[in-house]
Amino acid sequence: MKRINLLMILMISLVACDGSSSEPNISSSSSSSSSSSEATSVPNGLQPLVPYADCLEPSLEGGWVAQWADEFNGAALDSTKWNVEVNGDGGGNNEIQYYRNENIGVSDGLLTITAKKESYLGKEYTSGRINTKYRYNFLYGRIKVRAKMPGGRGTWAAIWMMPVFNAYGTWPKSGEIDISEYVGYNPDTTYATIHTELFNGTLGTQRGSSLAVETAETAFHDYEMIWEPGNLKFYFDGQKYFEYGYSAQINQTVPYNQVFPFDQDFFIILNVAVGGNWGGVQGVDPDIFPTAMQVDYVRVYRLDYAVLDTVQPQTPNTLVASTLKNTIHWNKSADDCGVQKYAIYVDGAYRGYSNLNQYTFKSLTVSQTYSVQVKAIDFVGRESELSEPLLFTFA
Ligand SMILES: [Ca+2]
Ligand SMILES: [Ca+2]
Repeated sequence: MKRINLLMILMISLVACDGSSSEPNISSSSSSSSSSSEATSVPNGLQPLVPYADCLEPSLEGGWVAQWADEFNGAALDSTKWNVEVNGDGGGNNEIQYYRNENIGVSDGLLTITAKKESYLGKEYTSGRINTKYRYNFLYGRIKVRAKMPGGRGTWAAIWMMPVFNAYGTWPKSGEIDISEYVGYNPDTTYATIHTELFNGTLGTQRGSSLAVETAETAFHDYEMIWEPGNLKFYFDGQKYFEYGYSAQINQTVPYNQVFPFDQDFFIILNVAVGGNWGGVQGVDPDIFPTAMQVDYVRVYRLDYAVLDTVQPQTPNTLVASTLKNTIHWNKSADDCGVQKYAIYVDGAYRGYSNLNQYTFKSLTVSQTYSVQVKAIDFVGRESELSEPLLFTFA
């Protein structure tokens, strides 16, 4: 459903690019009118979002509307929403558990993933790992997970996300988003972390932050992430403790996907590992099992742009040539609800889109100088004016 929405926006934007001249009038009149009549000011006929029917919290303050949820109110895991991973592969981290279906239960409104000490197919521990790959993927939005963490030395619980299609290559090139990791030997600490091609755990350059928290193992708490173009924010019970933003000005020497590959569909993963490169650093205490992560709900929200967005984006400015070959960047454009993407023009002709404020030119004529311009496009398809031109010589 999300894909269809994005496709519609893309198609509509192209139509607008091709010469509709009425859009600026619509947006300029709406920006000066009262905010109570937003619905009539939406360009392209984009409709308000319909809240996901089975979510017990259909909206959040700020215009967030539920688009997917699992409240775990059934008698078993909903196989239309989740895949159960069954393997003893070690999760890429030398974890020592075997993941089984039998370690996953749903009752009394809770998902329970239990790590057990039991011999199974050559492993001494079993546990569970589930994901939404292909069942629910999304790009941008807000995810809120209410969970109680397992305890004990050797456990490693995680609420995290991975890319569906690996648009920039396999791990870590297409990124990893760890909304919360909880390592049993270091109790009462939540970690939020991102991995990318340039910043990842293999290099020791991953980016993240931790927060000391109380009662993580004895009470339910909210683990949350807000995901926008070029920006990720991580929260514990509403308190932000990590933010990761893309800066074209700081990261001039690499394509943006090496530091911010988070402009593609991701899916959700919940698991409890035993041992492994992080959870097992201080060994595994065999006497703490069974121990479980419990999840009250997983909810995903999207901003209701059709209702909220009333203003066209600011015109991009300060186009400059980057130190990266044949690449330009510019200042991010402000917008009332955020810029979805930028359209790049060469000598007045549309050339391509970029999800962030950097673009690398390909297949132009070497040594020829071009006039380059950029416009910003928001999530309802409103477009800024074209920027002042930058004279750019292709190398
Ligand atoms: Ca529940
Ligand atoms: Ca806007």
